[in-house]
Amino acid sequence: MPVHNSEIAEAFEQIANLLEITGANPFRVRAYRNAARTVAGHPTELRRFVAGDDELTDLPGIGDDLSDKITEFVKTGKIGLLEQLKSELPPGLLELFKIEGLGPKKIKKLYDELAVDSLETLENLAETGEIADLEGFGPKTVENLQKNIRRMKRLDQRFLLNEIEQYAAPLVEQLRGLDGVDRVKIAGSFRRRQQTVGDLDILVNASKAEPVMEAFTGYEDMVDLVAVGDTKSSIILRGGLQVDLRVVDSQSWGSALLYFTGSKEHNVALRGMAGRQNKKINEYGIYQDDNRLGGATEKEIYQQLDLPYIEPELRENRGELEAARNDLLPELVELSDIKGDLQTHSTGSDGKNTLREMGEAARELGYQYLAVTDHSAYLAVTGGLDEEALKRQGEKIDKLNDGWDDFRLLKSAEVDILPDGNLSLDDQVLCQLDLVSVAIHSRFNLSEEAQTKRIIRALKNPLVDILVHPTGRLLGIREAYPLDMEKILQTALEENCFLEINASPMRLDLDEITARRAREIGLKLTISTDAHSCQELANMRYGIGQARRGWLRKQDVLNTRSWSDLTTKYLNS
Ligand code: DGT
Ligand code: CA
Ligand code: CA
Ligand code: ZN
Repeated sequence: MPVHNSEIAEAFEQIANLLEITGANPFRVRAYRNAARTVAGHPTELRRFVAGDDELTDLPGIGDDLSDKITEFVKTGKIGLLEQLKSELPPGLLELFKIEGLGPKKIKKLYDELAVDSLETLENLAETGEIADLEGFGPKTVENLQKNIRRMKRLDQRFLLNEIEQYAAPLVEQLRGLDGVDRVKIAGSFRRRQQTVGDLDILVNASKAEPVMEAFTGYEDMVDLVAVGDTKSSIILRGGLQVDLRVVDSQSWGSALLYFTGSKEHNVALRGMAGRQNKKINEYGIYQDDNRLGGATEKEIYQQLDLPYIEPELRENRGELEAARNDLLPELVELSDIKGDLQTHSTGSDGKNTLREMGEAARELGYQYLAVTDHSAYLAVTGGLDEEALKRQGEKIDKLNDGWDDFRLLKSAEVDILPDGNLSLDDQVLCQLDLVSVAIHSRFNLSEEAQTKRIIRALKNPLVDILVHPTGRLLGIREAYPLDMEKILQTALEENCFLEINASPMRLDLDEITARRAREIGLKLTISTDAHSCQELANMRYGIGQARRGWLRKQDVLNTRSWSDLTTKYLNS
């Protein structure tokens, strides 16, 4: 199996944790933690370094030793040191590191003194009161610990962006309607448009906190009250979603928004930068010596640090601060840049609306074109189109297009890539279409090599334009199938093909790291909804969020172009 950066980062984090338990040299521990961060945020899969000419040691914080560990992991799927640490220590220990408020030092103490070596032991000893007797713990700490354990168990569950919106919209609306409330804003991972969200962080700007707290903790959909305070409270909604709410005054609005938008990694890096300028930032403002420099808006804070405003989607400490400092931040693509949707379904296959309805809905969104990419017949389950049906659909599209002068439906199809890389429709059929999308819907379990070969063979068909939902992942349900993505990106570039960011909140496929890599090599992407109804055309916004997280600009996205531009400059004939 190919090793992903996230796995390397996770392994390094585990090594750091376990080393700390064994009482290793703190510098050594820190080196692994820093390396984990570097690896996690790197846009290129590091296994390419191992295979190619680039040196791992050129990466910040990666010396010979860590470079060897990465190579070892890539080549063998294991790191000897980690295996050794795991064999020497109880397996349940690693679980403890996932509990909020329980760092390595406390875990070491629990382990050394009370032989706490698993979540279960920890829960039991918290119950018996033994932990509260331990120096540095106490009843209050234990109570928090128990709360955080419950939270962690619940947090295994993360929410899709569309689910979150369903919960958030009525709550936010109710808060906005309260007397004395000026602004309500959702911060956290939701504002950064992360693909899934753990909990919701809401900021309210109000003259008085009390009525807001009262309304919030009495919210009709609440099932559990986690914490109540004067200006901040947390509740659990039906469905298990936690919502943290804070009331802040106008003066601190920007600094609170910045703080609670995160990411934590961005905030830490930003604070470091402030420190080097002898300034201090916290959730209340930005300060120098005893002077308050600002805090009413986020822009003000960035400005005080000589930085331009950084969009929330970029705040992951993946090079955005450096780019900001050098005035190299990308001007990110926006929803209003989109001129059409290149992957949708109609009643021709498994969609709910007719061609005409889909077309009208797209026109109303201001689009110039819409590709209806009904499935080809190979996918028996979705009642796809065969050659004849596709032809009849084409005739219908011609008629509909005669009735519009500012808009056109494109003749298209979502064609299956068969296990051997051949397509489920013949070239004579495909060449009648305006646009050919291809996808994998079967045999997800091929080896990386075979799956990659399968896709590359399809991309080499000169009639193919777009590879849609390229990795097949379904968030929280199905992992991406293993692929040599670098090879696929390069092939797409050579073959004049494009890859999709599928905007369905269940997919968001490509992920942001791959999207960013595509931009880096100059490969344009499409952002399409895969809508199966008129309403789902509005899912475009999720794809835009993902594209922005991948640093994409307008010019990096194919469907920001007019149809005539597309046909004359970009698409295979
Ligand atoms: P999530 O909820 O897991 O999807 O991710 P976030 O990013 O929403 O994280 P959350 O809800 O724990 O915290 C919201 C923001 O608050 C986070 O993005 C940054 C800020 N924050 C939370 N804890 C810390 C911390 O310990 N240090 C710093 N600097 N910021 C923090
Ligand atoms: Ca959150
Ligand atoms: Ca939170
Ligand atoms: Zn599909």
